[in-house]
Amino acid sequence: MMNLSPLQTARYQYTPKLPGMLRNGISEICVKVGEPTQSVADQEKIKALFPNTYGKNEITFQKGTNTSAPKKHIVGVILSGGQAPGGHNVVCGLYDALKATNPENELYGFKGGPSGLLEDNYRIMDDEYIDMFRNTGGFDIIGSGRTKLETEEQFAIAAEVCKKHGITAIVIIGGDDSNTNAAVLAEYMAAHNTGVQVIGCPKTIDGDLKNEDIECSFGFDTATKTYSELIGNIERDANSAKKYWHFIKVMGRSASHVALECALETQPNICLIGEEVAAKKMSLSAVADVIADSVAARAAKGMNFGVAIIPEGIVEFVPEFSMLIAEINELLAGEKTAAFNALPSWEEKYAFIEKGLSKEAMAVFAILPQGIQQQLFLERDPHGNVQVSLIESEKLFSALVADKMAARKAAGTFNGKFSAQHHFFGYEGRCAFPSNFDADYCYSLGYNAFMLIQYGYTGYLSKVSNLSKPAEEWVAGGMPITKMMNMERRNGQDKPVIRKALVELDGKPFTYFCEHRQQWAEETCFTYPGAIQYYGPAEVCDLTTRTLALEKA
Ligand code: FBP
Repeated sequence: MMNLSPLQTARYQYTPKLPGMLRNGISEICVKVGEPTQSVADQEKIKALFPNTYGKNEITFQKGTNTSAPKKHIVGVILSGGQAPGGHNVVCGLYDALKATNPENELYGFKGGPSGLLEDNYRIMDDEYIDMFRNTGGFDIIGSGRTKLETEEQFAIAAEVCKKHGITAIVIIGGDDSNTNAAVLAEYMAAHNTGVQVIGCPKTIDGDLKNEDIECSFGFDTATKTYSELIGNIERDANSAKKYWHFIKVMGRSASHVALECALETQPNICLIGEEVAAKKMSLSAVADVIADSVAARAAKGMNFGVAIIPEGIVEFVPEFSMLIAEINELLAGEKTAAFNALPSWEEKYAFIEKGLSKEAMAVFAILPQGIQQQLFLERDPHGNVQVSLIESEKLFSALVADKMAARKAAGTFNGKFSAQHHFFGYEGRCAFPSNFDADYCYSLGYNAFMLIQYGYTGYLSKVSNLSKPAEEWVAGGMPITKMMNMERRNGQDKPVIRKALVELDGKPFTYFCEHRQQWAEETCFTYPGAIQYYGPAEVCDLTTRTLALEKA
């Protein structure tokens, strides 16, 4: 028996809102076939790789008589990659549509991510089990995992498992990589006449799975609202105590969408944007100067406090830092790691590093705080590479700024105080109760995924758009995943992939930020978004992100 909080009990009663066109009951949903599609780039190559699934038509659903062929559907569902709020509702929406169509239909939930399909490890969903997860955060309904479904051998096993259970459709809920693999799996299933359809759903808190068809991935709304609540609380603490600069790293992998959205919500003094750092080819020192200038300007007005948001992937975007990482990877390649690890003291290791790095790389290495220097040699992935995402960049930048302030003090240009606190917000937001937006969006994605299955589509992404409007006006349909693909170099090979969306420097969210950041840097313009509201007026509870609102304005 689960222990329930009052909110969890209340959320069970919440009825997610579907797009108007899906509200009439399954028998009243028909397909409007749109234009044939082409991939966003490299059309000939993508077409050759996806002969069975390329070029299909965009579709939308509308009110009308359901013309799909009646048959029993046995569907499998997989959660792939990092947790994102709303995943449970995708499964619930899928389940509800499937059961509303025919109570004999079945839903298999493959456990622990894509490996569950390969290992034939599943749970068959029923009302009692599904009801325990409605409108709740997390992926614990079946668990998730990061195994990639990408090889012919894996596809053959997947086809066997489907055949064994009579499964005729698989829904993959994942990010850009997982949906790329969904398209490849769909092509395999079609080419081998397995009769298995594959449908994808766009998930990730990072917000980097979006394009002209996908307005946002689910989870981004709730995760950024959760971080923004915490950042707002810290801002208020900073403004009360007036003695600390808070350096807050937020998740989001390479892209800075999460950091930017949190900045739009909370108006901190500083928010670094990795994509801008790369475009301007900024050095570590130049980035630290941006923060130091704000510290100095505020100190001159008697404000020795502030808040700086640092995106998780920032250091990858600093060209000189990438060069340093590449040299370190080379320095410790293969056997050399053991020799390095055998050196007994940090002094000896430092001498080894100094000897092995180029002068330019050493100049960058030398300005890093010792803790970060050591981290670069300790935290390595199974291939021996530095794990950039584990670098505590919030501490790195606060240390660099501390050095800058000390230098400015010595030069007589800074007369204030600088004292730092550090935070990292990531896991705190990935399993929050989904906001009403994510609860509605995810349920709709799942429900809609079943409609695509019922009408026989494969290699499609469940698409719900017009998301900045009330749910009633959302548009449900499907888009061939191949439309979103281009060829990219991955691990030394040209691969068809869905393009990862980074922050666009000419986009409206970044432009808005640029127009205001100077004022935010020098004054105290903090805004306090508070906790996500689940009950109350729609203008408080159903609000989507500032990013989406600006993009669609
Ligand atoms: P996905 O791309 O799988 O959605 O993951 C999002 C994310 O939360 C990133 O923001 C973060 O860098 C990563 O997952 C952390 O991964 P893990 O859960 O394996 O620690």
